[in-house]
Amino acid sequence: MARVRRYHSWDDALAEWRRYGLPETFIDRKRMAGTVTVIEDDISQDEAAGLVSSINAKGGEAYLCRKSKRPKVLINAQPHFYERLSMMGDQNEFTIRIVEAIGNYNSEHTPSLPLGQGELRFDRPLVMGILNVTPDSFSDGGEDLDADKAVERFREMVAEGADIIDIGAESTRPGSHPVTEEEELSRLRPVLQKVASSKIPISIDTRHASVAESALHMGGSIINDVSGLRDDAMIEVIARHQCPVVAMHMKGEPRTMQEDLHYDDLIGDIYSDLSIMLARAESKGIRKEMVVLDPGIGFGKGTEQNLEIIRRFREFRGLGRPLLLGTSRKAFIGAIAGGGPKERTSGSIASAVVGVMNGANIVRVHDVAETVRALKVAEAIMTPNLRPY
Ligand code: HH2
Repeated sequence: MARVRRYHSWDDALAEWRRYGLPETFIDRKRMAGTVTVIEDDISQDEAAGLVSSINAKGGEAYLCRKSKRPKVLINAQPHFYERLSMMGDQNEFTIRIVEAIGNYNSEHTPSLPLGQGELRFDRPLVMGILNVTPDSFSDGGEDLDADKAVERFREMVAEGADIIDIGAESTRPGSHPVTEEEELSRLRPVLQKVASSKIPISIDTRHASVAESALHMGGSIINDVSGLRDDAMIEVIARHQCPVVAMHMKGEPRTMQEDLHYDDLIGDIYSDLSIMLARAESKGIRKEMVVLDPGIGFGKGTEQNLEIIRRFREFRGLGRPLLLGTSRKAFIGAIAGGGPKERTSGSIASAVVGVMNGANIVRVHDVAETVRALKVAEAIMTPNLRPY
């Protein structure tokens, strides 16, 4: 798959190229001015060699990265080279992927998400309010376990301006233990019964196909699967209901995910996993238009890795799907700014605003009112003529 790589600084670029084992001759600052870098990953050694010679023959610059674990080709060229590439007669799957990734990356438009009734449009950032009906969620466990309280919080978040409410009945915080599917459903059922008629789309945060199936019958309209559609039974349920799904990247599983935080190439690995996840879902009957992708902040990632994901969030735009970012009250915010989960609101808002500026379409948050206001101001700054207030 192809990924557009925009470096934040010359040093950032140099460090990566050295890590990839690019030849010294590649590193010429003057020649880099105004160019677009694209990295082709998930490619065989032979395909990589073929791609390098075909790009070089057409007048671009391409190099095989000698030190990366998987074959990788780094292409560097002026934007007009890629424009020409899209018009050449002898396109192959790689040149098509490159041109598509650049188009997606540069596009201001995100395709809307079809819902049973209507659609979710992404002409502004959307806020997904979190409702945890769990005794052990890391920031608000137990608060909304009581169904009446949960319904009250649901309505409060709607009034505060949430666009979607995500209801979860199993904690997936690091180290948490899975609950039985019956337990998960028994927590969800009384809440869903009371909020199902709401106009706002309800997303169900579950990894279990049977829970997804029942919740979709009880008024849920989106499935939020933190395990990234690993289970074929989950894919089957989503494909049959033709409902939207948030497919999140997670390394391992919640109980053990923070034990091994090694990536060969953090963003490259996550991008590749998401792209494979999307292709697998599509091959098993889920329409691509139904999938939202999420790099999974904190799910098998440490503080520095979470920061890099948010800093480089725009790269995921190349996948051509709406993107969700979930940073709310997570531990990395406390690690930087101090404070327990309840004191992480301002840090969470900062990360949501930066995420949106870097291309996130949906932010998943506990503090709906505060985030909605912050995003309104950020949007007004970024979008001329967004008046009256
Ligand atoms: N994070 C959590 C749960 N679900 N879903 C998506 N798509 N993205 C996320 O980042 C994400 C998620 C963890 O947060 P929370 O729901 O507050 O806690 P817990 O898992 O303990 O219930």
